[in-house]
Amino acid sequence: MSAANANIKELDQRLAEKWISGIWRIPAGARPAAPKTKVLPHLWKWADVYEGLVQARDQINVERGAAERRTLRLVNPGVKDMEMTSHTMLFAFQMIQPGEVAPPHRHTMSAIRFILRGSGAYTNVDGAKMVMEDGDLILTPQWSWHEHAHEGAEPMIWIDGLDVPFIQSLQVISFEPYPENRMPVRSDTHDPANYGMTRPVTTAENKLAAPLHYRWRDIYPVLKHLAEGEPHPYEGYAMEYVNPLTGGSTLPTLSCWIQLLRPGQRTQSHRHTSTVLYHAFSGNGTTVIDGKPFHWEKGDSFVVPLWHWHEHANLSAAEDAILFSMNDAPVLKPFGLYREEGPGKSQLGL
Ligand code: GTQ
Ligand code: FE2
Repeated sequence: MSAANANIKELDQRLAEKWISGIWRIPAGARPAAPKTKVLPHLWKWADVYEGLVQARDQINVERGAAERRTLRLVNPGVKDMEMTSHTMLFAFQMIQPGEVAPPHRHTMSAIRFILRGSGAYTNVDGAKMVMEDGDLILTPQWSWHEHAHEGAEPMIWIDGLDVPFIQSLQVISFEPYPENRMPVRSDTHDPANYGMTRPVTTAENKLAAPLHYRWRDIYPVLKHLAEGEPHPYEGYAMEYVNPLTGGSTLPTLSCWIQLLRPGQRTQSHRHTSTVLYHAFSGNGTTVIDGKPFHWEKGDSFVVPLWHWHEHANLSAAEDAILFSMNDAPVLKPFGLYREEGPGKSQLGL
């Protein structure tokens, strides 16, 4: 330390008493040359999630005033005190039993549901009753009323994807229970599967002009068709679920993708400033993240943290692999913060 800076501690102390701080106090290295995250690459096994849900089924009653959702969160070990899956997003697994109602509410967090197994449950979003089938994606935009109910015969399981930690970081969380125990079902809601590129003229304020339900039976044939063409070097065959009204991302803060890797297919390595939460919907393969292989099978979930090199491989010689994913690129791109780099050197070592 030079003589001129020798008494800096005294100055710092005097300033601190007045709630003022010199910028020289920022430690060297606190502003890295390239983005650095505390979020760690991690993989969660389906068996652990499923067994947890089965145990919670017997011990948690879903009802108003008690546990309003039977939901397990994936906790990233790098930011474990947050109990979130990354610094921006949450992946959780929800189970509902026949006859149960997960009571209606709304919040400033946006949510997606990706349906994994069961039949007969539905989500009511602002009056639209959306019956869940495996592989469907159902949106709950921020501040929309929503409840889940189950008219089927076996437990139903889906993924909840939310922007909770991002909304938390902006300190704008609001949560409101619905004033009644149940939400009414509306008959004039716009379902693109029924109306295509038109929408009903209604006297009610039609908040459901944006389609909210992407059905697997519509998505899968398109994905298979895409997989007959040229693959994307980093993604294999991938589609983003778009908002058809704006052509923009799935939700203002979240983008959902469905991605297919043909048998034996490998992608090239790249990295970007968005973080991605993946769920293996079918098949099995390996994703190498910053040199470390993560082997995934149907039902497993994993996170690729921002600015980590990653490449995917479908190791099966016979079976397609399908990955569902959710990323936070929509909160980066409008501010010029989205950056990507590639191709990197393959670290698959096969
Ligand atoms: O089902 O409404 O996993 O509000 C977290 C917050 C699910 C839901 C979650 C929620 C919900
Ligand atoms: Fe909710």
